Amino acid sequence: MADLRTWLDDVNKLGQLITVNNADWDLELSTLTEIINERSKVRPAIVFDKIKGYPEGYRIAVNLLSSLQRLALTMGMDPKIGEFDFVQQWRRQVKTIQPIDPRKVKSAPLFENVQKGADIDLLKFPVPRWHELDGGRYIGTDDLVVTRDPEEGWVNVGTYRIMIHGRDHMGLHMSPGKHGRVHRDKNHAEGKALPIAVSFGHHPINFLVASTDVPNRVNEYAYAGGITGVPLDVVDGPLTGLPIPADSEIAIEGEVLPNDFMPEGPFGEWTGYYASNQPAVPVIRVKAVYHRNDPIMCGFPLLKPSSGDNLHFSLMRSALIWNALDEAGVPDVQAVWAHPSGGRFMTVLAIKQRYPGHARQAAMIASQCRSGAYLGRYVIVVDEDIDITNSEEVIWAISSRSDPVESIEILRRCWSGPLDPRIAVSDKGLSSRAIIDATRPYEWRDKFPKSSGASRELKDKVAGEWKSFLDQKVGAK
Ligand SMILES: Cc1cc2nc3c(=O)[nH]c(=O)nc-3n(C[C@H](O)[C@H](O)[C@H](O)COP(=O)(O)O)c2cc1C
Ligand SMILES: [Mn+2]
Repeated sequence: MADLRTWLDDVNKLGQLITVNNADWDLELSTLTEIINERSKVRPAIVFDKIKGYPEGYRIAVNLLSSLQRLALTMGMDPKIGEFDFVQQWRRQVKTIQPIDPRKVKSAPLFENVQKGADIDLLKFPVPRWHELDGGRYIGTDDLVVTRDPEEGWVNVGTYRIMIHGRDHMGLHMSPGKHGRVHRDKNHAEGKALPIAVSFGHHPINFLVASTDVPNRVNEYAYAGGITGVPLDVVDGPLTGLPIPADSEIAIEGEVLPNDFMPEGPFGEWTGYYASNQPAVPVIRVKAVYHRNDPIMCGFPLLKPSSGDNLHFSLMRSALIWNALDEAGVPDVQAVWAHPSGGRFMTVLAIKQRYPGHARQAAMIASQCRSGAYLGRYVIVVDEDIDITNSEEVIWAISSRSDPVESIEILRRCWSGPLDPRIAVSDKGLSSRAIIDATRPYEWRDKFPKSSGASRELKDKVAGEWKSFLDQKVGAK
């Protein structure tokens, strides 16, 4: 069964886990994560222990899915898979996922410690302040908010940010249209409280599904089972009956009452900017806290994308955009890369040009398909000789093959939203797009000056012959 502690052991065996002792929950652990990510290629999973002011064993785990190997491990793929192959495999898999219902178990280590009523204190856990201007300590970043549709009965699991207000209450930010929000709105329209359970530490497959688009009415636990091929184990919350992962380290049960709001935020968002000043958002009134001995809380610091912990979002979205191009009938797409540093704002495509207009067609569709449209800004299309996962090559292609007057196309009044830092309030959710066609112009592509870089064959040949020298003196690639 999926278990966070076993997962951490496996990651340790991969050589991608580090433990940091004595960091402060107040900005230090998130800043250390940012520094580690900027300096390390591997971007290891990090477990913080002996956090200042807290007992040893009360841990925070971050950066869990920021390497391809750990993402593959989490999804039941071979950790040695390459970026390109991962995208290809996810493209195939995502089309045929058959949800597998979670398996109910009767007991779980989660209930080793139970607090109710006056004994509840959410700050018994080393909840971080993640960013300097955050409005509070956010317990919910890598969290699972579990709710039930009061009319249809299905259970949703979503990741929504949660800020601590006090000992037993916290603010829950759910945007309009999100499944948990719909469940809340339906209950509140009837004047009823929304029963809720939230897990704060669990196997990362849970976070992966709770924070990505899963179809309406599909339970995220079942979707996770469909990805890995193994059903998740869940245990019913004693107060709400809502399913909580059986490996959960920390969870709460409670309710969200109608007309119970408090100011929440600001919070450093995935765009790399603070967003939503201090809206009044609903309050979770906590009725019970459960936790394992020596609990591990999972966190997703939402670093600036360029010092990112968001690789998995990019890889998975790349596959979805590629599938959309396929379904729209665009041929010969060679690769799609939703660049991690671009947040959602930039997508790069490589195509093998087949006919006049092919490049524009591909780029327009990539910019407007479901997975590429929201908060998009730039779509860059290049020829197939460019390695689009390598930003240096992409910059070279834009610089040398595009002509600003001919190659840039602007689309106006496209789908944006309040998280876009570059739209004025008066723009009401609309933004523009640019397509940068950095392919060789179709009409004279054969006459385009030949690239002077060594051909792939020549490079492979020389690299093979000089392998031991290069490995020793320069390091493996
Ligand atoms: C760290 C993190 C925090 C998030 N916070 C919020 C949030 O506060 N509100 C929100 O509506 N979506 C938030 N999201 C996005 C949702 O998790 C995502 O849209 C998910 O698909 C929602 O699930 P649902 O489709 O079941 O509603 C967050 C995502 C991540 C990774
Ligand atoms: Mn959902």
